[in-house]
Amino acid sequence: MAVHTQKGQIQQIFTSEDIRTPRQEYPQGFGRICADRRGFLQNAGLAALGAALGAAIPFYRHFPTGLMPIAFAQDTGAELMKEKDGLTVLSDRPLNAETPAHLLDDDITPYSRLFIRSNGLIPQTAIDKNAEGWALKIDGVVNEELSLSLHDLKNDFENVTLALVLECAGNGRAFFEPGASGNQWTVGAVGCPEWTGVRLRDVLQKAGVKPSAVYTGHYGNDVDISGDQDNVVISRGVPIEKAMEPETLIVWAMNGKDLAALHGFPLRLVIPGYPGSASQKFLTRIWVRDQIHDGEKMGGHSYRLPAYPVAPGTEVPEADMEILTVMPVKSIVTAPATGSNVSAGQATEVRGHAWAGNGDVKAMHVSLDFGKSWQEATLESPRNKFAWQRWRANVTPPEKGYYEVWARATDMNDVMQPPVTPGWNPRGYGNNMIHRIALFAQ
Ligand SMILES: Nc1nc2c(c(=O)[nH]1)N[C@H]1C(S)=C(S)[C@@H](COP(=O)(O)O)O[C@H]1N2
Ligand SMILES: [Mo]
Repeated sequence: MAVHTQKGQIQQIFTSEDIRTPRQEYPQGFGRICADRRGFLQNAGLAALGAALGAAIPFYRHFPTGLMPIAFAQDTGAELMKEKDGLTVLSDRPLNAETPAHLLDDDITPYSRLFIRSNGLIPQTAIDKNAEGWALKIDGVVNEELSLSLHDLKNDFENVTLALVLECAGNGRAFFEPGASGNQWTVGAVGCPEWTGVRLRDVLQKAGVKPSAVYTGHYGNDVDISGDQDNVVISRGVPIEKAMEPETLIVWAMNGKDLAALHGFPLRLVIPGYPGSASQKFLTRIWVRDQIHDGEKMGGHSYRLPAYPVAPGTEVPEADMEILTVMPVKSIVTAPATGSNVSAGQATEVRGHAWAGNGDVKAMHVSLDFGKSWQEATLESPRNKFAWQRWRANVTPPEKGYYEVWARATDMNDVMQPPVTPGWNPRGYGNNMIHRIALFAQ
């Protein structure tokens, strides 16, 4: 039995002799306290835990049922992060990491460079790659409740592969003033992998959506950071119209491989154009609702914006908050890396990606003179709707010195990225200010 700690992997720490059976000590069952639904604590006790921690637990008799030692609160073992490359870890309990802009240059974001956003613990089923008996339940206002296995999904519906942008609604939070609490994402909580699965629409149509349906509610099997299995980590949803869009998918594969543990093994939603939080990982249930979904993180200040513009720092009553749906137009400079040296008087290619929550980006511009003048960049069409679009431009610094490349996308409704942070909001969502990189001309 392997246990991951922050320090790495500890293996085979449990011997049957030195394990005190937790069920005897804690009749209510220690089994429920672990991230693992089958729980190593069902098999191992506090003595073993002490061994794993590298220290005895003198007060073990007082350790409350329903908790696990915080030292084990996240499986951030080297194991999980092994194939991630160059990500910046923002928090490790739960695990959150973003990608530096220059590592997002690929048209299709590889596994190694996709950001990680976890609200809770990575479920043991994902870590073990154990999809045995996995069932996706479709219920609520439908004609027929469904329980679908992975096999059913793969075989009973048309399989679709699309490149789709996934972006955390809090991407850019770090730039708001005053700051907002939460992960301090800069620009790298976004990526565009290729996903394979089925259309949510096809699955919902098989269940038969009743006319009273207005919203979906999504559930996964991840567990709260406290280890309390009764807490729902996150359960968001989307308007039924969005659920019915042909690019809204239930997927089991990313870039041609089974979903990784960090990205929702064995099944997740990908709902492009909407906050990443709608794209439930470790998906077990879609509840079709006849009202706006009121699951965990649908209310309060979570993923909601003030219904009217507010001065930065304003305390906005919860009643005045509205759900953030369509993500704003945005772009990123992926080459050169910020701070690069380039040649004065010579053309340098700058490039990146642009995307918008309401579909295709219409135009892309860059500035080398702090926004005084703008030059149009070439902009490729997306390989499919909601894939990001490659843009390129040549810029020529006229003489030696310090320059910035400012990149600005314009969406189909002629809405442009702002040069400064847009509408301040209590939790720092939807920051689509233009991305800037520094260049030194030699
Ligand atoms: N079950 C579950 N689904 C989840 C989350 C989560 O914590 N648990 N985080 C959401 C958020 S806020 C985002 S931005 C995306 C991140 O997906 P990724 O970690 O694959 O990049 O997953 C979403 N789906
Ligand atoms: Mo997110």
